[in-house]
Amino acid sequence: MSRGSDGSVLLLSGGAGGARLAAGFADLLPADKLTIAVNTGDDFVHLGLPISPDVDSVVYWLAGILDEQRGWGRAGETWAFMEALTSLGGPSWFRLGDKDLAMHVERRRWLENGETLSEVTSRLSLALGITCPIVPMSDQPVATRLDTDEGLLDFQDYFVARQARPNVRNVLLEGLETAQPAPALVAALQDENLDTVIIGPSNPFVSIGPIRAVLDRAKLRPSCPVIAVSPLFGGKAVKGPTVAMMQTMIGEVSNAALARHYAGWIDALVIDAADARDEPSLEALGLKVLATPTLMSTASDRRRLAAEVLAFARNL
Ligand code: FO1
Repeated sequence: MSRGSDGSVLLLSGGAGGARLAAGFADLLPADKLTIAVNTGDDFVHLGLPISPDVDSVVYWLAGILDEQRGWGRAGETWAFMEALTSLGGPSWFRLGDKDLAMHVERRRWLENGETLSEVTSRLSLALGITCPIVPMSDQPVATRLDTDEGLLDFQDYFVARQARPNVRNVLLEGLETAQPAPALVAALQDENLDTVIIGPSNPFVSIGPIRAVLDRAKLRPSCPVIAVSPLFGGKAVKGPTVAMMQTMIGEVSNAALARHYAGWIDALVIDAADARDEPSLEALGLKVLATPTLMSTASDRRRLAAEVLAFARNL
């Protein structure tokens, strides 16, 4: 049965695939029909600056200034600061471009002024011309730490410094016990016009996992249908540790394993056309399934996938 055509959409996103899809939705929907809730488990303080990598990626994607090749940071970046820092013997493992630096300096200035991360994010988004709400999952810090075969690692130590090489056995979320979902995330979930929650094609453990954990702790569940977009393409992911983590944490790399991981949360799964043969086994798990090309290389790929997911959602 159709659910109408003008309800709102809440997208849960990390910084890679989810952020690309966020850009597609932002092209398609009016700003008052879309909320993007973003993982902040990757956030950390570096050189005294508060870095919110996934929020930065979503903001840069929606502002049209993300470096698409690199997948993080700003396009047309220069690195004079990093060169000067390195020449002084400073840390070079985590790179802050000259333009990107301004984002973190401004974030720190406004946080020190007493604003919440939500307020600072909407202030900086607006300054970059973004009108759709980008909402950090929580205004309190929740730090993702990984129990690996090289010991307990902070997220960026695992992801950037060690290039996601260690095997991850478990994901810990420090600060979860005292974190509340951000007010705009709660409002979006409780909005009676909310039609669909979409889980972006982001890492289910370290990108979507922290958002789910914050909502679960607050006993907040969407009352509308939830659709996940699989990050797998023919059993692989574009990049990042999704495949390795699925293997070590749930013992299987497949859409069926993803569906079981999201069991109780999702009503439908969007899978890549290359995985269309998975459809019957997913339907047997009680899910509605859409198989369509999910790789998003260009702006038109992102818009097309967003439009297809939306049409699918509205006919659930
Ligand atoms: N990722 C890297 O692989 N190397 C970096 O030096 C790096 C710097 C960086 C600076 C600001 C920012 O917002 C993100 C940055 N990222 C970098 C990306 C980021 O840390 C990861 O992609 C995410 O945490 C994973 O979603």
